[in-house]
Amino acid sequence: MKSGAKEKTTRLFVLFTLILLLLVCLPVPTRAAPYLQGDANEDGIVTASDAAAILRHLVRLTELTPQGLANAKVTEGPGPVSAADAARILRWLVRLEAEL
Ligand SMILES: [Ca+2]
Repeated sequence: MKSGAKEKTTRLFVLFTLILLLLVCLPVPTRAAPYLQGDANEDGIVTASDAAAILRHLVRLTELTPQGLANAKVTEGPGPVSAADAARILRWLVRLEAEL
């Protein structure tokens, strides 16, 4: 009887050890940057820096990430990100646009 209890304890210990190893060894998925309309530079807020990031991207001074590009597209229509998106962000920041 004692041997059975000891064996059960050993199995539980091995099981918990394996689970712990799995938790330690498995890669933890990083959180993807959430979609925030207008947040071209992906810093979590929409500011004039996002408009600047779009413009810098357009003249190839920097490159927006795919998520940044998705965030940057604030105008309607099928075209790529353009200066109109930067302008719309700036207009929204000064309350000339009700929403992005
Ligand atoms: Ca931003």
